[in-house]
Amino acid sequence: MADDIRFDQDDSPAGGWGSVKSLGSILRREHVIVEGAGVLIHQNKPDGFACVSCAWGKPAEPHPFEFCENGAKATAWELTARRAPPEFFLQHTVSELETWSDHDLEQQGRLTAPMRWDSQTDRYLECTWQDAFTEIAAEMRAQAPPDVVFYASGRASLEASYMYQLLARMYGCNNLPDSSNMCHESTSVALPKTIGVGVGTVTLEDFEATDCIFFFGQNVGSNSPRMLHQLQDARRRKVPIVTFNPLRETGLLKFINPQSPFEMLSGVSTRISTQYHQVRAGGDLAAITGICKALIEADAVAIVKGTERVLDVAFIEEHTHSFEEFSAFVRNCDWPALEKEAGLTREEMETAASEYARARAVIAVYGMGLTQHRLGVENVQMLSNLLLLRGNIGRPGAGICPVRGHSNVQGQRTVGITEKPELAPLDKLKELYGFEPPRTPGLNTVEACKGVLAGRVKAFISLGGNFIRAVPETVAMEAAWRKLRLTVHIATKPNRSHLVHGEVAYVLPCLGRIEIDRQGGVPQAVSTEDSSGFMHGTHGFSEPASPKLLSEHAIVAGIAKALRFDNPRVDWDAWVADYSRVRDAIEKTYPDIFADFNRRMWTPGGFHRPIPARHRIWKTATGRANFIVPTQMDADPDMAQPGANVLRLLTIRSNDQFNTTIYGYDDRFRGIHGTRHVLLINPDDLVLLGFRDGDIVVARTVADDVVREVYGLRLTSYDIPRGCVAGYYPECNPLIPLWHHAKDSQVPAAKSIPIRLRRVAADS
Ligand SMILES: Nc1nc2c(c(=O)[nH]1)N[C@H]1C(S)=C(S)[C@@H](COP(=O)(O)OP(=O)(O)OC[C@H]3O[C@@H](n4cnc5c(=O)[nH]c(N)nc54)[C@H](O)[C@@H]3O)O[C@H]1N2
Ligand SMILES: Nc1nc2c(c(=O)[nH]1)N[C@H]1C(S)=C(S)[C@@H](COP(=O)(O)OP(=O)(O)OC[C@H]3O[C@@H](n4cnc5c(=O)[nH]c(N)nc54)[C@H](O)[C@@H]3O)O[C@H]1N2
Ligand SMILES: [Mo]
Repeated sequence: MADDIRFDQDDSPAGGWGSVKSLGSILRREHVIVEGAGVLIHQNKPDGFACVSCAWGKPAEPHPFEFCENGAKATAWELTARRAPPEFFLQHTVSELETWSDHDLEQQGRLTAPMRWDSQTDRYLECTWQDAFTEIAAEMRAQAPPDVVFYASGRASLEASYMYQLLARMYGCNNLPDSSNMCHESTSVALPKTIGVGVGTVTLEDFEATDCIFFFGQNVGSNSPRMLHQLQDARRRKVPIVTFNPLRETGLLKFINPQSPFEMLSGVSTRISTQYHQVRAGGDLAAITGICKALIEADAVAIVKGTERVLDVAFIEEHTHSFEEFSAFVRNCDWPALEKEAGLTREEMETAASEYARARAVIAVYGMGLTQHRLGVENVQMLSNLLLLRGNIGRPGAGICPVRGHSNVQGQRTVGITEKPELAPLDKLKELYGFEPPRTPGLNTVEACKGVLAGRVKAFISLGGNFIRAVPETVAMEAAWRKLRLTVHIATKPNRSHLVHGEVAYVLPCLGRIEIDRQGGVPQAVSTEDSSGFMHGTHGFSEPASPKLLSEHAIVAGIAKALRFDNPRVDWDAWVADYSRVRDAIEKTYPDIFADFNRRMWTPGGFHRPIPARHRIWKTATGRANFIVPTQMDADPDMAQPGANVLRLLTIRSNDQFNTTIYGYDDRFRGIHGTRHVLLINPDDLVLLGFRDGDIVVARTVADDVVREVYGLRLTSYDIPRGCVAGYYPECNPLIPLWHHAKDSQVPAAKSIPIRLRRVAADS
């Protein structure tokens, strides 16, 4: 950890010179100045490569530099000149590496050769690819298929993901959890019931046509900065932006476009949010209900006065179901209760409602602030209810916009990475490949963790990601993980999940998306889906980090072939030799989405998948868009703990990390430098609890009898609602009980963890 700890909550805008400086320093640190700068020109271009950072849409007519500070950082991180070769692993035992920080581990650079853990020396030693495939397959054959888990983080291409799900299903299970189980699964569960699709309905063009944007729990400045272009353009058209977030996030306050010489020279920034409501963590359900209540009450007044209706009555009549029930529920909610839960006044909710009612077309954007709660599914459904009240779905400039995380997380779901058999094209797979796909539901992330804890799961294969760091309940999970028989990690950089390993353990290094992937000497292209449902072709520009790397496709095929499925209809070699044949297979499996895939993947701006709700076709059980009444309103049932002084912890990302990849210890936007071991706390709570700014505390979860603690957190006064504290992910993950997750989607409730604080005793 850096020792120069500093806090300077200034008010400089997102983007601007701070962003250029930060980018310069990371390119220098990774020694990629020359190459990195050249490669960046191709980022998110129609004939270029899709950024490996976030999933935000890529326009058909891109800016000259269609990348942001954090996208460029992610590029530099992948193209780094640093290497973690087998010699590095010879120098350090795995037990020693376990004491290293996430930052220091990944900072070693790119993995260069396949490695197997050696129990004699406690080291990862280089092995051959063939030996790795042979032993992994033998170990898998020794297990029952339901006991093996195939995890996917959201970065692998559509082609690699399709091959991976087929591997799992031919092997015999649907155990395909992915990172979206910790992320937007609340969206995938909520929206099919309300509007009949599991993805958002908004495209980049809608941002050009909208006249109001509502923003819930998404930190655009750090996590999807390219979206700031759309927001800035909207602000130039005087489109109001109404934000709900417990923290006043810089990117939602103001922005200087680093690609505009005028703005850079003059320091003229664009104000982003026109209203900013510092909702309590978990208070959105009440806040959105309050807005709905204000609209329904205003509509009742309009009926009496004979003025223009506030609700879109024609839309509700023709297109929706259960409006009466919903409206009765909302009318019955009383204002004081809503105010208490939301941590906002009635007036604030009414002010937001009146902005909403003035707009002809509204987009509702949201992120982890809605999905990672016990009521994460209800949160998303309530937002959909709000949009339906004025027909804001299925018309230009309007719609619901979940901002996805990993750059191809949405796409992986589209091509069959799912533990839910009903969402996978099992009949089609049977027809195409002539095997009987398993029909039993597989394990999602939380269930996979439970399976490992209970000793039922025996083997864990991971296509990217850093599972053990990303999941809740770190301490118990790590202990259980060591009892696994087999762990296999297909990865680009070393991370903690490689160290907390099974009896037989492999780390298999793969090419990243920015690298040239040659098969039989011919460079291959792959494809990804962005947050708005557009599919894009992408190909590498940089020489591979090591000659021993294989593509993810080749690794998946290598394991599959070693398993000897004896199925002549799946020609793994042919697929690896030419990825366009995998695309043909995807097209045959999903003809409605991927017609003419190989040609259309190079369409500037991508080609769009059908999203029926965009055309007001509702693929729901009722054939209509459904209003859904939440089962309860108190944001977090687990917070109803006896005793005082329980705080609600929300875990956040800094501007200097990508999930568990920690680029550095600065969070420039929040003015935190040199440390991630902080808890942001309201100054009044600080006094009330008898602490002082800078005190070092222990946080302990208040939930059940299990002791879950994180030591050494520095209290920092911050502009955050009373009763809420914020700390960084993944450092705070040991505090999240595994069972503390969204009710229906099982997304860990990482934005509302009940904790108490105590001072570190002088001798501890
Ligand atoms: N640079 C960078 N880009 C990334 C990532 C990264 O780590 N770094 N991660 C990627 C991934 S996988 C994902 S899922 C996305 C995540 O992107 P986001 O969806 O932005 O997720 P978080 O960073 O967790 O931040 C959530 C925001 O919600 C606010 N919040 C917390 N609790 C509540 C609440 O109860 N209500 C409301 N209204 N707001 C709340 C927080 O203050 C924060 O501003 O970003 C992706 N892009
Ligand atoms: N407390 C708390 N916990 C959270 C969250 C939170 O907000 N709060 N957010 C959750 C969310 S939204 C998510 S998505 C998960 C993230 O969980 P994961 O997706 O599992 O984690 P990442 O940190 O994105 O994974 C990073 C690793 O991926 C590997 N990698 C990078 N690029 C590639 C590639 O091209 N191919 C392969 N094979 N490997 C690659 C590298 O080895 C790197 O170390 O965490 C979740 N956990
Ligand atoms: Mo995510």
